[in-house]
Amino acid sequence: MDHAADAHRTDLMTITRHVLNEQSRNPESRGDFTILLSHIVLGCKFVASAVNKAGLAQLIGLAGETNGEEQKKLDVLSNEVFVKALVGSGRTCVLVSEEDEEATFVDPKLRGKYCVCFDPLDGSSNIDCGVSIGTIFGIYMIKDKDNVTLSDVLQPGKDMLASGYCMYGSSCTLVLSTGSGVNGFTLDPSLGEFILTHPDIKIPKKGRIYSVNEGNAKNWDVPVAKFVEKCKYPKDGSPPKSLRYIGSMVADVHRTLLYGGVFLYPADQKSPNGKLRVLYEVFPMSFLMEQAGGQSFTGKERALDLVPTKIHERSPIFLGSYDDVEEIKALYAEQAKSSSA
Ligand code: AFP
Repeated sequence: MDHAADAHRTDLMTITRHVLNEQSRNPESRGDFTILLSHIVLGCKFVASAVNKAGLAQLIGLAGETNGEEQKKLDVLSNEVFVKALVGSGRTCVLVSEEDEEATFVDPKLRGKYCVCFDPLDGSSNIDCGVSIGTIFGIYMIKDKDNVTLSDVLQPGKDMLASGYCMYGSSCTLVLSTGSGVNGFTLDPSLGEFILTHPDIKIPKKGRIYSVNEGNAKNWDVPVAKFVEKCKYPKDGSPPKSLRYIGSMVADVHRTLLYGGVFLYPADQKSPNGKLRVLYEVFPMSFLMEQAGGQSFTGKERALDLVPTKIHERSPIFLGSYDDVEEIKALYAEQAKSSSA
């Protein structure tokens, strides 16, 4: 038996312990956030296990009749898991899910002070080929528990209290920010616990990767086309950037956060607002990027300054290393200047 390794394992920083430590710095904290988060973690563990079993259990797509019961699609199942966990936490008030057309207002008897916007299984079109997929979430505080309206979730991203994602890949990694930096936790299957493995993640100031669906290039606007051209044919003597695009936002953003570079899903002539959703894709990822020292921009403004008017609103997004996003901002500023001249 390896006693040295065993001794090592007696002082693990689990995600709950980490959040408790963070919350204990706030004298007004009553443990509600920690309870909410532990229910999100429970949802992530459930989905991680379902994703792992997906091939075997034929959970991929509508697998038809199994034991007399129709198997649910993995994204529908994940949504049910998260809605139940979040309502069951007794700490939520309004939920917005990518899977549900309308927001869910929690029964007044079970209400707490948090709103959670989430995509239970983002990138689900990748499930069938085993590519990493993930859950994305953003958490807000409601203004008045007795008078909850949709406006409680239609807040600018900068008012978010916390955000994160859980990536179901070769390992299961949960990346979280509660507004004081970004930390990554990896699920230890033998313990069933998320352990702090990536403390205080900082994105490199400049990266060597760009990540975009180039198939949309014919519809791009001038700044995006110029930026991608610069990535391939830099004029300042720097090496060209590599292109990496998975088509699963959690996986693309995770790589961007760790290795640096820029992830873009711009507007184009066909989709003037881009593809990605403000409340449960753009805001949570932008919050993490800023907390890691990067930037996030919509083509017009800082992404977290956006004020959504609809729960499933979309926005163009450019996020990643500070200097790379700065270049994109300069190209948009140049265009705005030339069109006003
Ligand atoms: P799915 O959930 O339909 O797979 O969409 C994934 C996603 O919302 C996001 O995770 C990707 O970054 C983006 O769409 C990829 O979009 P394209 O396929 O248009 O590149």
